[in-house]
This record gives sequence, C-alpha cells and structure tokens, in this order.
Amino acid sequence: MTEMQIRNLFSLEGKTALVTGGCYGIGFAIARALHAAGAKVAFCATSDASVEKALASYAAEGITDVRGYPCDVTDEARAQKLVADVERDVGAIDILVNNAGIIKRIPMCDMKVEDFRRVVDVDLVAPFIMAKAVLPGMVARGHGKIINVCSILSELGRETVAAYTAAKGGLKLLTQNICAEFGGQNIQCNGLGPGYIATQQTAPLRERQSDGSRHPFDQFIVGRTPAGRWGEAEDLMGPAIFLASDASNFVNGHILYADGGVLAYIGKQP
Ligand code: NAP
Ligand code: GCO
Repeated sequence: MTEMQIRNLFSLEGKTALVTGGCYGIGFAIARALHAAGAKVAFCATSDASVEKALASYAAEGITDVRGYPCDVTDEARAQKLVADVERDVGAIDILVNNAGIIKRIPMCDMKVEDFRRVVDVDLVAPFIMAKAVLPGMVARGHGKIINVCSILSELGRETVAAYTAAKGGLKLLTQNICAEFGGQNIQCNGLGPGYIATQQTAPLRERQSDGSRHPFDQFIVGRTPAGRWGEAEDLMGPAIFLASDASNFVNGHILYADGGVLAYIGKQP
C-alpha cells in the first residue's frame, strides 16, 4: 500500500450511504460523519414531518445535499422501494447503516405480546429486511458494508427491557450470520454497539427528579461507566467511519462496542 492509499483508508469519497432513522440522535451523528468523510448520504424516518424536520437539522449543520425519505423499515415492500428510490436518486448503496430502533421499558410479565413483537420488528426484523434489500446489489457490484447498530444490551440484560435485549442480542447474531454468508463476496457486516448515549431514546433515564436531583439511573450509569459520563452521539462518529471505510475491509462479523468501557467493568465496589 502506498502512503497515499494509507491516508485514504478512511475516505468515503465516491460512496453512497443509507442510514435508517437518520433524523436525530445516533443516526443523525452517523449520517453527518459519513457525509464528512465524503459519502453521498440518504436517510429515512417514519414520516414526512420527521424527514422535513431532519432536513432542517442537516441544513443547520451546513449539509444541504442529503436526501430524506419517509419509510417504516418494518414494511418490506416500502423498504424495497426505499432502496430503489435511493439507488435511482443518489447512487448504488455501498454502505447501509441499520440504525432505526425503538425501546419499550415494561416489566416483562406486564408486557403485551404485541409490544414485544413491535420492538423485535423494528430492532431485528427491519435490519434483516433492509440487508436483504441491499445485498443483491452489493453482491453484483462486488463490495458492500452493512453496519447494524447493536447495543451493550446485545450482551447484557436488565429489568424491563426483555424485548429490546432479545432483539439486540439477535441483531448481533444476524450480523455474524450476514458475515458468514456474504464475507466471501467482499461484504463486511459489523455491529456498532453503543453504551449509554444521551439521546431522545434515553431522555427518560436522565430526567431530573422533582427535588432537582439526578435520576437514580443516571447516577447508576455514570458510576458503571469507566469513562465516568454518558456518551454523546458524536462519540460514535469515528467508529462508524471506520466500519464504513476500507480501513475495516478485513474486519467482519465484529461488534465494535463504543461504550466508555462499560462491558470491561464489573462496577465499583461499595
Ligand atoms: P432515537 O433518538 O429514538 O432515534 C430513533 C430513530 O429511529 C428516529 O430517527 C426514528 O424516526 C427512527 N425510527 C424508529 N422506528 C422506525 C421505523 N419503524 N422506521 C424507520 N425509522 C424508524 O434513538 P437513538 O438513541 O438515536 O438510537 C438509535 C439506534 O441506536 C437505535 O437502534 C437504538 O436502539 C440504538 N442504541 C441507542 C443507545 C442509546 O443509549 N441512545 C444505545 C445503544 C444502542 P422517527 O423520529 O421518524 O420515529
Ligand atoms: C435502557 C436504555 C438502553 C439504551 C442502550 C444501551 O433502557 O436500558 O434505553 O436500552 O438505549 O441500548 O446500550
């Protein structure tokens, strides 16, 4: 490899990326990172209103060339159309980021089966649907990157999030299976596993108490994280660029945890 090729390892010039749920939070940060690294970026969200709001957020960051599409990624027909629309309007998809996700915090025995199913549908079935939609094109073109946004809860359980942990644990194995099935065709499928990141999804866990004190879960997580803080969505930018770029061409079926060290730590002794 020449010096110039080494310098370009992280460049995404000439690539097209699709980020599901890229309108705020982690998806927005990942989409901005891929764009800054040179990719043409498309994203989807659940509604026209979400897309419009997101386009204004991108514009506020000086990004005016992203394309947004309304699409519920649990609907296979709409997901297939999304991929066709992006490939027509932006370019053949080189990088898919399965970021869209939801959580329902309900004690397991109170959780309705339809709630469990909806979480699994969005967090696990939709990444399967999206990967299935882009893989034939990636195979035909001889390369592709799929990044599945997993979680430290792909490894750990906790009270009230049975559906989420089941889905994110499944997503880790789906990642490994896509690697197993398509690795020989120069497709890398990896997971990005955030720790606790300050976004809309985790806002209820950081709400101030009526007496102004911090939420007990907020204090618990900061104590449980060697970095001593919540992550910011921007902490995921570098790992996302790495997994989307040629720098990770021999990294496959791996879950890259960006968690401030949570999974390495047993917790502080009392
Ligand atoms: P967020 O702030 O709640 O954003 C979720 C995004 O997903 C939104 O853009 C939302 O779009 C979109 N979305 C939800 N359901 C969708 C569907 N059916 N079809 C298309 N888009 C859909 O979440 P976040 O905290 O940024 O999390 C992003 C991903 O990281 C999720 O997979 C989450 O599980 C994972 N994660 C988060 C954390 C954390 O601490 N925050 C940690 C580990 C992993 P609308 O606004 O249109 O609904
Ligand atoms: C929760 C949180 C988590 C985070 C994240 C942790 O209730 O425990 O919302 O599910 O979103 O996935 O990595």
